[in-house]
Amino acid sequence: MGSRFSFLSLLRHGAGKAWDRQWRDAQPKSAYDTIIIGAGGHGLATAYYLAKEHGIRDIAVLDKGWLGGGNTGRNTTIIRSNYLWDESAALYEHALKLWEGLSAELNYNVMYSPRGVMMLAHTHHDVQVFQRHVYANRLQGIDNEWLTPQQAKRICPPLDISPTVRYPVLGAALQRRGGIARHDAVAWGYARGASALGVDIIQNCAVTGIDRAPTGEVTGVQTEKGPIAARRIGVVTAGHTSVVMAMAGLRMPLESFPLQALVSEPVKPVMPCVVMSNTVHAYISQSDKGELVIGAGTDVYPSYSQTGGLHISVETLQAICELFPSFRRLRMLRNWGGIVDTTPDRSPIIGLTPVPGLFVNCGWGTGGFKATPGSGHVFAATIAKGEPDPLAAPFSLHRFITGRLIDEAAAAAVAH
Ligand code: FAD
Ligand code: PYC
Repeated sequence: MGSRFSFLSLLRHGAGKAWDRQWRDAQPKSAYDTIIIGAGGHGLATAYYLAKEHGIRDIAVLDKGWLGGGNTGRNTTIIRSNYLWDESAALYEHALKLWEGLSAELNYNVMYSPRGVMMLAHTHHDVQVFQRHVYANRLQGIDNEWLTPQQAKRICPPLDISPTVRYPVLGAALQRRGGIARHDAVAWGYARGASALGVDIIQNCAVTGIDRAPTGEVTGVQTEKGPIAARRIGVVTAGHTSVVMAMAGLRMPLESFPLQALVSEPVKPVMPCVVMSNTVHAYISQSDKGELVIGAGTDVYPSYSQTGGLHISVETLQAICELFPSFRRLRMLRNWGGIVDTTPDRSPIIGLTPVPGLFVNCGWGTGGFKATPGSGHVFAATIAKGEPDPLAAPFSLHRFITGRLIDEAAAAAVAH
């Protein structure tokens, strides 16, 4: 049975109830052309573009929980394209351009707000690294500019730039087109768009096995709701990709870590832009509801815990209070964690696998939210054509054999 969404049902039952019933109770058919495992933003965007741009509509998106309940619904929504290497800059800039038109594309307000992303430098080495990014981005045609501490303070008045603090601000890189969006709106917007094109979205349907023919190619999946046949499978299960790919006999170059975030009580507008500091392990912006949205670095040890170590968020709050002394009296409302999977070079893996019919999109680590529309767009093209989209090609699994890595540890900007 297909899942469908209508505004009428929203009006009748209220958003939560209608949404819940339409997706929670949907039963899969016994066979589809294509199965996408993972109803996060990337999986839903993939299904949307497969249906819209490639005419493949016999698709099921399966999730073990509720749609958007993974990292898509847990992240701090920072969007930017100021990466170092040409391959990454092209991919993230493709995504940024899609963000700029996404609300109109989906007819759903994803609240993309290009309020500027400022990355602080606290050491001589930070200055050199971020200036290198500014120069690289300019050559790539991507906006990024260098600010003195005084210029940074003019743009972000609560920032403390006094030279006597433990990690003084020595300068900052600013991407003005960077910003934030509303995470659940992105998942819902793509889900609604995909569903309207005929895609089935099946929640509470964990994939427990991947079936293969004696000749090697995929033939379908085993799920909590029974077996489902398919000739193509896209795995988009951030944080759990190693587990899912092992079902097809593949070992992935990935490690999974908890990454945490917190929000404060809501206050009137105080933070005009996004500020990130890798050195002190903190990043902060203000949501339209008024809460300060604060994120930490990853835990030090791999784990599947969706909470993460308390000391990590305590250290982040200490850093935030030092950078923004006026926030010291704010209370934190809630904190949570997500599980991210990271590659050795901190760049994603998008493409074909050694198993015919099996495609993978993973390894976005701490930074895949910003890529959501671009990732779905290039992954859909890769699945539809059976060959890597040109923007995805450098991010193949094969790079771990050739050694042609795309090291973005500095641009990832979140402490790993
Ligand atoms: P998800 O949204 O996690 O979707 C994967 C889905 O797969 C999940 O819904 C899960 O339930 C499902 N799944 C897993 N296993 C199975 C199975 N066996 N069967 C069926 N379904 C399965 N990125 C940024 O760009 N900017 C940020 O500011 C940012 N901040 C972050 C802050 C935090 C605290 C966290 C945790 C992450 C942050 N990220 C950020 C990273 C970003 O959230 C992720 O890279 C991105 O959301 C990944 O999207 P996704 O759709 O691939 O994964
Ligand atoms: O990649 O910009 C990012 C990011 C910010 C917070 C977590 N990831």
